[in-house]
Amino acid sequence: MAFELPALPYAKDALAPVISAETLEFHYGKHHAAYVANLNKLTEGTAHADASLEEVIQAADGGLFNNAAQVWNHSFSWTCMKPGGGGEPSGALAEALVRDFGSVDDFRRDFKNAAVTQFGSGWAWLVEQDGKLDIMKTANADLPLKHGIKALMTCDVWEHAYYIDFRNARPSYVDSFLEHLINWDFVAGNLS
Ligand code: MN3
Repeated sequence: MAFELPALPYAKDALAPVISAETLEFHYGKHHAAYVANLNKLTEGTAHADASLEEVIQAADGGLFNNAAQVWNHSFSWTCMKPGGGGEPSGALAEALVRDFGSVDDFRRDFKNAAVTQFGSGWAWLVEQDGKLDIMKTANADLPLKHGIKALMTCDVWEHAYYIDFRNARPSYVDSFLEHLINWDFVAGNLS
């Protein structure tokens, strides 16, 4: 059973003007698709061919880990955004953010700081560990799952995620992600 590229949960132009259709043509249509193709090449005919994506991530290192993790990271990241997203979280998620960061604005400040200070390619994450919310940043393909930590939300800070629309302005991209794209309903659904 080959690994498959999941359908985008919205049209390629649905996140514009923040993230253009051109970015998603490349980011989803080329980068994410290539990680899936590479993963299938690397697992075909091996003991990993019938494993779940999560099992491959837990077991693998090197190129196999990188491609498997990037498939997971991207599939997860698309659902962390939605057209007309952003705004304020509500309910149990808002209460947990206030409890663990002081306020939702403090969370946004800390998350942006992690996303902007990740040196080079990587990811910023909202995670849940031992009933507490926290922020993580990871390099390249690394992800909370590999460290036994549950991801609630992520923002891709590889340059391919923002360079067409924001050039080198990663801070503006992260601000726009938080203000206009983040899918709080999805994040809330990930809460234990
Ligand atoms: Mn990416």
